Amino acid sequence: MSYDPTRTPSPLLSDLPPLGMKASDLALDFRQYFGHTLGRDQHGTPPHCYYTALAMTLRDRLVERWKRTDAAYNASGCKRTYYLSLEFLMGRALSNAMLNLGVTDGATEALGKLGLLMEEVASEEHDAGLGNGGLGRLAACFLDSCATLQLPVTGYGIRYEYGMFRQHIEDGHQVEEPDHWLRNGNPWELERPEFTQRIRFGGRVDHFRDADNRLRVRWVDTHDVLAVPYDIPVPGYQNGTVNTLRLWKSAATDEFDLSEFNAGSYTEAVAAKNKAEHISMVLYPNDASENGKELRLRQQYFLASASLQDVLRNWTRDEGADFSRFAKRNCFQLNDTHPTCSVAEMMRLLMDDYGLGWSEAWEVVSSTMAYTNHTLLPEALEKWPVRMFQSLLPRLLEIIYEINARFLSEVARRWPGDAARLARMSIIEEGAEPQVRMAYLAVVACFSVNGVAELHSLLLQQDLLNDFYELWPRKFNNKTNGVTQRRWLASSNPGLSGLITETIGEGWATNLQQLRKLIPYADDAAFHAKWHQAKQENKRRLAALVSADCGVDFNLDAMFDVQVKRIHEYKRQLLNILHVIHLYDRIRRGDTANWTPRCVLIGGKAAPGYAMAKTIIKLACNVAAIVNADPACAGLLSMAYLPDYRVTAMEVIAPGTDLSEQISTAGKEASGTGNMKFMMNGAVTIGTLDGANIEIREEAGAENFFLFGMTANEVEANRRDYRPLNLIAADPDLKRVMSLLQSGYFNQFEPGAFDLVIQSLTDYGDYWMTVADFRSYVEAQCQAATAFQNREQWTRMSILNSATSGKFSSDRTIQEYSRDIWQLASVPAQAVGAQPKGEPA
Ligand code: 26Q
Repeated sequence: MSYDPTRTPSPLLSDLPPLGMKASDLALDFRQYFGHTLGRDQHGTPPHCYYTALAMTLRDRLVERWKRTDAAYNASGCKRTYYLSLEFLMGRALSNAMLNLGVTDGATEALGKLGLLMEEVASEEHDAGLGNGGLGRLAACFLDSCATLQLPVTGYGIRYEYGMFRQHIEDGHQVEEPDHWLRNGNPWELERPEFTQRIRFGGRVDHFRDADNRLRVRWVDTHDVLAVPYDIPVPGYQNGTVNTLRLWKSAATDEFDLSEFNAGSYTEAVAAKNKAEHISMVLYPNDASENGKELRLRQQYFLASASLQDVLRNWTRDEGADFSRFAKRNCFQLNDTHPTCSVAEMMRLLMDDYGLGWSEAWEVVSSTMAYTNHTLLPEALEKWPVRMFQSLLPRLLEIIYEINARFLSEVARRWPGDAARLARMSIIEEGAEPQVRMAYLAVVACFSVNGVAELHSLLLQQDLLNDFYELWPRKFNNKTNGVTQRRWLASSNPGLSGLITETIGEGWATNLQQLRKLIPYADDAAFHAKWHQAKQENKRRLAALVSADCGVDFNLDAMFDVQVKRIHEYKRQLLNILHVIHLYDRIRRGDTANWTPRCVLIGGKAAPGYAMAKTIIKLACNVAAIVNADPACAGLLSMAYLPDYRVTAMEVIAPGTDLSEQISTAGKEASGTGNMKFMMNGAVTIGTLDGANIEIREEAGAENFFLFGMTANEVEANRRDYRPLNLIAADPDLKRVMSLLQSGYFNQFEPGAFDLVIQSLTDYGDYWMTVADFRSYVEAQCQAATAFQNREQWTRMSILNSATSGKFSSDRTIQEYSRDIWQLASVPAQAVGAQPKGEPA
């Protein structure tokens, strides 16, 4: 059949009757997908087929709303924002889709009538684990809030074939296993090959004069790769809006194969194809920068280039090469420095492909790009060897040099003769192996630079980026992180959210400050009883998870003391473990008067190459084994290490937690977001004055927070003459803890297993000041234990924490981004079933 481009398909193709939302409508579609599309019956069907049929049923309803949202955005000519991120840690989509479509009960009923259990069907879904931790999950919460606020925001990311590795614990050691999350297909994604982009690598730069004798540049002899988009629907909460997360998959170009074939080299052609497809193969599992890995830089440029070309193609289709109004209509938010190649890539596209001059192009770039920083650790700032940039992205390096030259002359004008400052601020770090400093490139090019909690933003201005703050104070701002209450309370904690809704109504789902209406109930005995009951049911669910995955029994009347997050020295899981050893030592010495039974849960993944983090996991596992096996601890203390901590596990963990451990060295955790999920679910925090903990304590009130430890200022002031050995010697409790560790009590048949950890505290000066905060941590833990014994007092604290967590909704965060940085207006979509304007019924 030959293709006739003049033939227009009938409009009937996009004029479908609305899909029914009742249980019976859902059941019928489910049966059709199950029986026809998937071709199954009730015999011997793999369980994931039930999940897929339900997902397809829901997806159709999402697609209806997706098209209308797209149409509304296009018709309004609104400004749009693109959230560029190497990570989107979405977790499962099914419950979220049901909640946001308002069909949770209907779908559950439909399955029930077919003899299926929603919980079982939903458990078939693999987490979309396309992120490491906080930064990736933040991107996912932000997308949820943007859709709920009906803001025209598109997420751009990479469709990794393998997400965050699955973690097994064998003999106390972390073992990584690949996460082949797409094995059973992904019903939520829509492949859009028609929007494929071509991405260039390598080659060389050719400067030439065009027909008008203008100096032009072209990037030639490149090795190209295709970027194929896969779109994921992002539904808003019961509002008819469905936004887009567009993920790029890498693929080989056709002619690349051909040219190699023509050269007669079949195997080289296959190897080249392989290399192209490698780009989107795997997520880097390191949540601090993995320095100097070429494939990682390829990923970053791949995302930047594909996404920008996509946006520019849409722009030029409507506006041609006129970019004068581009900044009025478009904004890019860079999720950390990972997509910062965008700065240079946008310059390249505007100048080399669309013919803009430098100043014109710079005006566009520097008025559309905004940067969010997520770390205060100088060693985690991204740097790339100039040599690698030169060979992989030669044209971008040229542009970066030019940006730097112009920037440094501005610095020199402002601070004449200050050579030290020029070297400090240069985007290029000189040395044996010169490096591109990505954070500096981002700060120079972006009109907004924000931190993710008050303290973090302050420290960025005062320390890490102080030189830049002096130059451009107005670029700097704070956007305290938040999390979506739809996933982290409404969907994951039906017991508590049912109670909340029956008490104050359902408005909190889109306006979390309404939780304050619970404050008067903090002293209501009948409400206390229901709150406690909901918490106990959640603890039962958490205990079942711990029992199934760790083989440890948690006593529901004990305090559930939980720390789940990536394993890092600065997060100080070690401090938590030292405290458990201290409690164990007290039990052994019979010091158990007025004891509060406690179940300690630790979970999280270590970067595969991070030896210290892996040793900390091993230590937690060995201490847990000794504690749990000792009859003296029975009923007083248990401990478990939860393997494979991920989004779906947190949905069970946060609701069942009494005490939330947020114990990082002050000044090191940019914000934290797990702390917010726990608070919302009525856990009380034990924490340092770090990241968003400070704001959590402000909201909850000091009396509803267990504070300990040095402040960020004290940490830096005390560093100079810090002597951990003296502190250990002066503290009998800590001395006994260290003796137990050093005696090999926890590693009887594994000599030396914990030397790394022990030495870090003693011989290597305890950089994270674990020893310095030990005493005040133990005291705060004692206060928490005492408070827990008074059920009324504890329940009151629990209610007040949840009631004052309103600030930590990502809806609030996104409203601030939208107001201060993006300047977006919300654009509602036409309701499904409503008649389009101007057409008769
Ligand atoms: C960079 C280069 C090469 C390879 C990997 C990376 C990389 C990947 C992930 C570097 C950092 C990350 C993730 C960082 C992260 O999750 N930071 C956390 O962000 C949260 C959201 O703002 C904060 O709440 C946490 O405090 C912060 O640690």
